[in-house]
Amino acid sequence: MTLRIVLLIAVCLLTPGVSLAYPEFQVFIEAQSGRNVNCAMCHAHPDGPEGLKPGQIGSLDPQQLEALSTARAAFEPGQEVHSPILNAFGNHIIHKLGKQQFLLHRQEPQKLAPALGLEDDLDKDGIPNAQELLDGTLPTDPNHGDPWKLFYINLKRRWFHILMVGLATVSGLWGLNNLLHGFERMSASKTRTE
Ligand SMILES: [Ca+2]
Repeated sequence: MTLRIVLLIAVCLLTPGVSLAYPEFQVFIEAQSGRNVNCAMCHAHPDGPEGLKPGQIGSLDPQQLEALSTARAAFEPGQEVHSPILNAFGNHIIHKLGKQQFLLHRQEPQKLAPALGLEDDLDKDGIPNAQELLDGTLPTDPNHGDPWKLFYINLKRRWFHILMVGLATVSGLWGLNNLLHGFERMSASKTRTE
């Protein structure tokens, strides 16, 4: 067992280039979106996979190292991956495309979003993962997205509730206005009888 763990650590740390993040995507997304984007879009830690902090390679226990090794070997699409150094979006990319296709996109990072398609939305905020990738927002945070897109989506989702609140407000004001007029009429009538 000990030998297995040592081998796993050796594979993860010594294989050239394997443990490095992929800055090509970050460079493309920042140029495309005009936003500053860090590794938190796809990785468990915003500083990326290298280091000793939680979600980085140096902090992984033997079980997590095994999960990392499995994820790194997921070259074909459709495999369940739970890499401890990736977040849900990073794992989703590997699951959807496979490691092999993902690595090919390093040469043409603009093709990653079309390859992911527009049908998946991990955080259910109404903006597909691939669009958030292009926008430079987090596909794992429903409160993080292009403000105008989130406003428009929420308006479409909640239009009935907003309409009902508006009608209730108008009818409440109308009723209050009639009540005040009623008091005025009663007061005027009482004054005349006196
Ligand atoms: Ca989303």
